[in-house]
Amino acid sequence: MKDELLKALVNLDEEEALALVEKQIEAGQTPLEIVEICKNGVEIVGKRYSEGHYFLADLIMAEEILKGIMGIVEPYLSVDVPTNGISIVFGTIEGDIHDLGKNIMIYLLRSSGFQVYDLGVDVSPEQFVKAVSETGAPILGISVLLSFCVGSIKKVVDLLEEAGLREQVKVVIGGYPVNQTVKEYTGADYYATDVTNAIAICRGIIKK
Ligand code: B12
Repeated sequence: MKDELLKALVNLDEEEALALVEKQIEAGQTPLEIVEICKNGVEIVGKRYSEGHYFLADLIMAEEILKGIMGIVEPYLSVDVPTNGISIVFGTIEGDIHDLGKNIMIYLLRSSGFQVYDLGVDVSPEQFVKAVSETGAPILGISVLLSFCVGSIKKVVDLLEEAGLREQVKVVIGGYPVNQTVKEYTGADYYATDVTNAIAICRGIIKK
C-alpha cells in the first residue's frame, strides 16, 4: 500500500491518494510514516518539475493533495499532552513561502508538548531575532525550501551573535536544500530533513 500511495502522489491522483491514506490509517499505519511517504512523493514531483516534465500547476496540485492528506492524518497526530514548558520560535526564511513542512513540524512539536511561536513564511532575519529576544525561546527552528534563501539563515545567525543572543538559543534548520554543508555554512547548530530526527533533536536540546 505504501508504494501505491507514493505512485498516486507522483501521478497527482488526488482521489486515489486520499482514499489510500484513509485505508492506511484504518490499517494502523502511523501518521508519521504517511507524512514521510508524502515527502518522498512530492520530492519526485519536484524532480519532475525541475526536469521540465511537470509545471507550476503540478506543484500547486501536489500542495492541494498534501493539504488533503494532512486534513485526514492531523486528528490522529493530535494528543492532549501537557506542555513541557519549552518554547520554540519557528518560521520559513525570507523569500520563501513554502510552509507545508513547517506546518507539519509545528503540529508535531505542539503534540510533543512544546510551545511554538509560528512566525509564518517569508520571515526576515530581523523578525527572527526580535522573536527570540522577546520570547527568550531556547530553540529557533527555520524552514527553507529554496536554495537561494539559505544565505538569509546565515544572516539570522550573524544577527543573533551581534545581539548577544547566540549563546541562549540553539538554531535548528530543515527543508529541501539542507544538509551538513548548509548547516556549517549558516552556522546553525543542528539540521534535520525528516520529522523523527527533528523531534529527537529538539527533545535532545532540552535534556542538555
Ligand atoms: C509544494 C511545492 C510548492 C508549493 C508550496 C506550497 C506551500 N504552501 O508550501 C508552491 C506551488 C506554492 C511552490 C512554489 C515554488 N516553488 Co516549490 N515546491 C514544492 C514541492 C513539490 C514540495 C514541497 C513540500 O511541501 N514538501 C513536503 C513537505 C512535508 O516536506 P518539506 O517541506 O521538505 O518538510 C519536511 C522536512 O524537510 C522537515 N522540515 C521542513 N522544515 C523544517 C524546519 C526544521 C527546523 C526542521 C528541523 C525540519 C524541517 O520536516 C518536514 C516533514 O518531514 C518541492 C519539491 C521538494 N523536493 O521539496 C518544490 C520546490 C521546493 N519548489 C521549488 C521552486 C523552484 C518553487 C518556485 C520558485 C517555482 C516558481 N517558478 O514560482 C516557487 C517559489 C515560491 C516562493 N517564493 O517560495 C524548487 C526549489 C529548488 C531549489 N533548489 O531552490 C523545488 C525543490 C522543486 C524543484 N525540484 O525544482 N512550491
